[in-house]
Amino acid sequence: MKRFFVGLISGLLVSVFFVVATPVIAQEPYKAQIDALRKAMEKYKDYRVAVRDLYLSTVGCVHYAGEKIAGHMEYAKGAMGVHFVNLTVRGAPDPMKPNVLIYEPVGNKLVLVAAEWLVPLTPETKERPSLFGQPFQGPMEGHEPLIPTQFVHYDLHAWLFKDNPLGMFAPTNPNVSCKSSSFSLLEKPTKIVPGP
Ligand SMILES: [Cu+2]
Repeated sequence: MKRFFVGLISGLLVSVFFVVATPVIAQEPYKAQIDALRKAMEKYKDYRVAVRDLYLSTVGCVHYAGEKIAGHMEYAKGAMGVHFVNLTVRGAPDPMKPNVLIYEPVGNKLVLVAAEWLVPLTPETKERPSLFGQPFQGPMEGHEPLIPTQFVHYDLHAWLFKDNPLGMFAPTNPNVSCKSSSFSLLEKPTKIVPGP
């Protein structure tokens, strides 16, 4: 009988442990992955290092007014910033090698705030890409005027270096501003395109 109770109690303790511990364990792989990515991107805090690695500035500091248009992306009021795009990074999205870096102009400096993965929609696309357990947004048209409308793509932003009250993977960040930029670009929400 005593053995039975010891067995029962240890059984209960094991179940309690798993119930409590599971959600923490479930998030761990992504936390470690995101920490590793942040560490790898650290060197790009100096935008000149990014340029040498072929992340090239698209100059305009992109921001959105928060307007809602049916059939278009819902971008909350806020900015993305200046996108530095690396066209030599191709293929399936690599969590350690984003093809876009995003800088916020602060005074006369460029401050690294986020990374982004831009994945074109091609006839070979079978499904929506995802990284860190996050499904990409889109597919959507290119963001005029910097990206032609015909460039239909999925994308995912990760605010690695600037807190985003809307979440780490939200497309816009209300804490980011284009006020310091002479190339501030207010963009319209992008049109959503049917996916595969
Ligand atoms: Cu962006």
